[in-house]
Amino acid sequence: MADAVKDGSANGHFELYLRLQSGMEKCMRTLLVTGAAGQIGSELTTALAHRFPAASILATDIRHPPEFPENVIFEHLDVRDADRMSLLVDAYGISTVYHMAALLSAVAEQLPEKAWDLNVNSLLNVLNLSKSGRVTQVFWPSSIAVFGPHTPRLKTPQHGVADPTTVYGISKWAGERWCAYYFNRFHVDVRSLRYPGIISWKTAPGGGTTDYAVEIFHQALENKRYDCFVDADVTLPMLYMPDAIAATLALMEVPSQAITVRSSYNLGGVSCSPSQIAAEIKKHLPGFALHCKPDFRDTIARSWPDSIDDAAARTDWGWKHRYGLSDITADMLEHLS
Ligand code: AKB
Repeated sequence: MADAVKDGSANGHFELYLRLQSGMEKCMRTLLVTGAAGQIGSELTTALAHRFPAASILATDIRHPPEFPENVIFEHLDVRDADRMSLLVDAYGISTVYHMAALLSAVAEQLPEKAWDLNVNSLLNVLNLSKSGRVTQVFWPSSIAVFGPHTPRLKTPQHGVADPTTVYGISKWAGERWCAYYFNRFHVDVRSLRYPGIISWKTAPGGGTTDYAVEIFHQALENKRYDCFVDADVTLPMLYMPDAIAATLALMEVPSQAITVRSSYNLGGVSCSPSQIAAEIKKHLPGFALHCKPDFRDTIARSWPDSIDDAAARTDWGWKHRYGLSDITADMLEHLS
């Protein structure tokens, strides 16, 4: 595979055009992952490369890529650039897009208009590629951030009051409505999950409210204490990365007719607070101490559900999480140490 095209300049486009003409870059099946250097995108890219060894995976991001398996190609892509996205889709013969690029809740509060532009307009770019028939399947992550203070906090139902308070939540809620609209109006096969906080050890999260649930493990091992930016009792739904990846792959493989939710599926996992995570960590590291210094992210976290009713995902495509809090804690500490 030729070197990646460096940017979206006219020069870069021309190089790509030549490659397209030569037909050398056309693959039988190529999957595109945007945001492939991110916490979920990086692990999803690797999981797809292993799941489909005969396929090529086009990983894209504006950041430097991590190390990927051999059947992964990397290209620079700012997902707001519809022309370059379209060019890459044609050049590589992309059939499926996993559109993971986003600004997360905490950082989005500092850059509300950029967050809206990135999170919503880039989704429209992807949905329009599918509407035109060039891409046949799309995955797009939504979030528990679509819920807010007027949503039932316990066992939050699939359908009901959304009420997002953050620009991230508003963008995810709007994105969900766009997904349902493109499915109903244009038959775009778009599938989505409302991820809770994701705990993982390979790639650090960045800019989210739930990042504390990852930082706590790093700090426990490095400093034996963690200063948490949400209060000890704030309970949120969380999922371990292998479960999040398994859910994503499963949803994308289920026959289209089985999918009854075309906005985004609720996805539950473990519900836990910082003090409960700390208690689990103390079983392994007895000297660990949790200190809480709540900031604006505490207010965001308190507006989100404690737990999620994911019965629709369980019924429609057999979703079931595997990792409980004690499994997650043991696995995180083992890998990080
Ligand atoms: C965030 O905290 O912003 C994300 C999310 C829950 O979608 N991890």
